[in-house]
Amino acid sequence: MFNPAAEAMPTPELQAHQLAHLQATVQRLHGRVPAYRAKFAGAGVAPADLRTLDDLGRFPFTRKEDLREQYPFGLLSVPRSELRRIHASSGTSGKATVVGYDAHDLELFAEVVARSLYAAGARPGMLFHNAYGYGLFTGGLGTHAGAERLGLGVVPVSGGNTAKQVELIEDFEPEVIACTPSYALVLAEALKKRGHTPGTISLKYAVLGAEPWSEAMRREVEAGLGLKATNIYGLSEIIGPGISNEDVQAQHGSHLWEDHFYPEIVDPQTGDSLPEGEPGVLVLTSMTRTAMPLLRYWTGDITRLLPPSGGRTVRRMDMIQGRSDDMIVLRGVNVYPSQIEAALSAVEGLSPHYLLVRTRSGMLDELGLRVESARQDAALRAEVVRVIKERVGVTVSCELCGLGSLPRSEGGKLRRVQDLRGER
Ligand code: DLL
Repeated sequence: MFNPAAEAMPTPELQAHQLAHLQATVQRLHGRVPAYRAKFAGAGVAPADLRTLDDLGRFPFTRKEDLREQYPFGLLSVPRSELRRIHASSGTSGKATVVGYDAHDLELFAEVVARSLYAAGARPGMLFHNAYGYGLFTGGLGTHAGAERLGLGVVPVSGGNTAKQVELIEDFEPEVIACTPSYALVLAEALKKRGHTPGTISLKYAVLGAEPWSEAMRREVEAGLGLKATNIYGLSEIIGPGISNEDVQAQHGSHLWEDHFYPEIVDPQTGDSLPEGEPGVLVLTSMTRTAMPLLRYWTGDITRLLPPSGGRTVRRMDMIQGRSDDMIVLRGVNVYPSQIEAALSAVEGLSPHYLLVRTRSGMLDELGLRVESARQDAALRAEVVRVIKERVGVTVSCELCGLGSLPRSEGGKLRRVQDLRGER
């Protein structure tokens, strides 16, 4: 562990710490952020109502729209002059979501990323090939500072320019790589084309996140690059990457740094709290931030909480099944792209590259699947349709296309779903 005192804090102590920091955060927001004061008044709650951890459920959620309405600095709880960095996520509609960090927040960001990279297998003295995008996106700069904190040598390549990335991996021989899972596949393909086998690639550990992925993808990446891959989760509104990370030994469930980020799982429709183990929307409170703490932030990500394991006392979260807004409803059946991806891994002869296309015929939504394969015969197509029907319960139309024909990640987040329902 990078920080055993925090990662393995005895549970009663952790809970007391959480309650004290949640209370301080609610006080801070009430005292310093007019938009929160108004929200609390609207919900009929006051800081004094937070007496136990369970009382948190009485407080209102914060949603992406709240950040948009307060664009750019309305949710800051420090003067703008205290800011030391700004990140933003572009989103698909409307204004960007802006997040401010002061000096204390940047320290905290580096600490939780250092814990995450350590859990992923990185150790001081290793070289870190950082292919997350640098800029307003939190991926590049966020992992950069945490890697330095841990004592890694950072190669700040950022995303894109695959030929250059391959050259740097060959020449510098880094042990650790950080990028999106879809970009790890692109690098694996490119290294293979250069004549590499997994045994000739220096990389030992990959820290993959920023988009949903599956166990099948993990196997592809690990076999292609000859390394161990773990899942890193995070979002800019709460801090960026490093809210949780899997342990490289167990590779199951990401240890959530809950001395800083308080997790809840709630029903996507009602917002009611759900018990440990049940899937629902992840709601997070950043309870130790100073520039822009958020209370009960509705991430929209669907996952479940798992009990602590392997010596750490913090709870874990499962892989993200999807975003509540990525859910596709087909003839009454709810489907997440990750379920289709998992089903595809059960069919021999397919590449891991696929695209889902949503269309509408009359009143009904339909789902098309395009997947790459070296074979494009009717038998394989029928097998894909059958396996998806059997495992996911929906009928898709399937098109097999040639290897290399679907769009590849260029380092940023890859969109697996194309929505053509508005088109004729
Ligand atoms: O993607 C932060 C990040 C950077 C995480 C690098 C991990 C690695 P945003 O751009 O604000 O921040 O996007 C956050 O990305 O709500 C999820 O929907 C998705 N996401 C992030 N990590 C994972 C993951 C960064 N491991 C949004 N699995 C989140 C699935 C993920 N989805």
